[in-house]
Amino acid sequence: MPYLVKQVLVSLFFAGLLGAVVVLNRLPPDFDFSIFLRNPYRGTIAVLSYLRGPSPETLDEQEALRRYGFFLREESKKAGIDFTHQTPTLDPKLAHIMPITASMGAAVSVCDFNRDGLLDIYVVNSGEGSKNRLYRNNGDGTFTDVAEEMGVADLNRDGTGVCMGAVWGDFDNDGYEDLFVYKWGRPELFHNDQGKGFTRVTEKANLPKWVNANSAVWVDFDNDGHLDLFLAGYWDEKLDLWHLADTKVMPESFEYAKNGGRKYLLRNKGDGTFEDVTEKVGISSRRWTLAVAAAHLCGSDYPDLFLANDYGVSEVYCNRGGKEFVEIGKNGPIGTNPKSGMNASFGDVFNRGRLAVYVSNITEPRNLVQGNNLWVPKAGTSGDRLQFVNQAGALGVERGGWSWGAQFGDLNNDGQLDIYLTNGYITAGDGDDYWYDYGLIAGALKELIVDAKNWPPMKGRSLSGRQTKCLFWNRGGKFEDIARAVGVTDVFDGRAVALADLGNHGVLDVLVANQKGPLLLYRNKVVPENQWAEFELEGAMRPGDAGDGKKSNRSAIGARVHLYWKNEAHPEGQEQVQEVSGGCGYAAQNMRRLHFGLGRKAEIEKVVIRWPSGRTQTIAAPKVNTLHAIKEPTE
Ligand SMILES: [Ca+2]
Ligand SMILES: [Ca+2]
Ligand SMILES: [Ca+2]
Ligand SMILES: [Ca+2]
Repeated sequence: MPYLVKQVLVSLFFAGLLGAVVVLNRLPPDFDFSIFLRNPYRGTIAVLSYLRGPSPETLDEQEALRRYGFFLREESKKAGIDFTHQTPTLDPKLAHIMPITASMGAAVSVCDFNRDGLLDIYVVNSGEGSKNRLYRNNGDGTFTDVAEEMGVADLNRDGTGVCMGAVWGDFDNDGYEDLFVYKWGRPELFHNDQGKGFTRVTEKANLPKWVNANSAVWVDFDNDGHLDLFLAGYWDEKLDLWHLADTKVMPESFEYAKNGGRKYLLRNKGDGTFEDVTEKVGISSRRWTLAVAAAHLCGSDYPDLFLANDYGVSEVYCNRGGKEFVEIGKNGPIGTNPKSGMNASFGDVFNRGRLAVYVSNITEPRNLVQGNNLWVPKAGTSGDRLQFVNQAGALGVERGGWSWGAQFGDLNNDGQLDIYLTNGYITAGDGDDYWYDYGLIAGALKELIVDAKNWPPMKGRSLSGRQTKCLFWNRGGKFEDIARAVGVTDVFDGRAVALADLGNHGVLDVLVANQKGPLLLYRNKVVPENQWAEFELEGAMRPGDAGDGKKSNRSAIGARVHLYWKNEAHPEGQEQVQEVSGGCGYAAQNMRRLHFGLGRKAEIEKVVIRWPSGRTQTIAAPKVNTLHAIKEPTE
């Protein structure tokens, strides 16, 4: 062999080796090379998909199950769900930027309203005169809309505003979850009449007359056993968005706006009425809130509040003994990084028994890269000195397009919480987008931004439309976006995400509400080796009981469940905390029941429940693959 040819062959050999090393470095440690023996073509595709980056190609169900342990299939139509969200048409003075000003309202909340053990779905609409839907779960995989006959459909009537979302909570402790609907308009409260219908109790409850809100949460902030309501304004509550006096209604800044709607902490007096205690507890924010959620963040026995605000910084309100709230976000990076907060949800991502907060923002390469935030509590900090560190970049959950609703949930039951994130703002024409003009107004002076007439007309253009969604798979301290690979292929303008075990078989299905788009139901299939446990809690309060704090609200909202378990991957044992929620994410509510994925060959050592009443209950060795109904003990 001539010397030159030999040289070339040797060089090629080493180049190949080097390439292989690069490729191997980018493959996951558990990559299954036997795939090449079974099907070399598929093996090559699998390797290439990893090299291409975060969102691998679509896989068939078998391959997704093998690789990730689960697969999602969009089956809303098959389930009898045929809902398309309509947007409102606000005052004609806003016509030139209507797609922006009317860009919200798609929302979804889950609740078993008739207590038959099957989870039902409430979805609001936002077009003037349009109808909301209450999908009753028939138990055979199908749903029937019963909103009209139950009296909770017709909530977008002229002069009352339009719906933006809903949260369920049993405010009178009669065992049936009641319905609160927030709007750009008159908020509404419906008493659930034993699952047979709903009675409107808005006036009797003494609710505020008009609030332009995009979020609300049920929370028993004073632990007296009566669920209170926190309602967060977005636009100024003095505005009737259909009848504007002038066009000076927009945020005064893209980063430091404080001219949004006021907040309402409405204390449940236990007699069917609510009193406004917002000022008394020290909350005076007028930021443009898009999401509020409650959880025990600061370490006391009282629930704290997290507000994700648009056009500014997020806020963390530490609850001092159910009497006062102190904003502590401003003491750290949360208060110094103004973004476009659109989501607030909680998850114990490292299985350390502490909750992190996921806040979504805008990431559009070349135009605006804010990045989402994963606020992880700093070890050793609590109370007013609680500090959070943003680990979104390090963990791989920072980039998600124009992000909206997100929820934590163990979608493959491997024992680690994953994140489902939807995104996309305005999908319109195929031509130019609005980004250049958006940049112009965002960079303008305060006096100009606040006046809608200075905003360049949209002229039918898109702004971050047709985006692919994110499903961040938790690989143990690091996440990877595998949305497309596990069946999430839609590109609608997503808003709200809710997770629920709709089939009662121990897996989390995914509901997504889209602006001007369909309500999607992604049914989840999980490999049976991965085990689970679910806990449905009921507080001891009953109608007529004194609100003396000795019993918890019947919905058990605010109860913390610490689960201690071992599995094949972690024989040394792990801990995960979850908290019963009265609404979280963006305009959403997951099922109230808590779902824990456990992994293979799991064994639960114990479950420790800290009830809002202060009582601690320990359950030794509860069974896996079981839904446990647990009542608060009174003895
Ligand atoms: Ca039901
Ligand atoms: Ca009730
Ligand atoms: Ca209360
Ligand atoms: Ca998982």
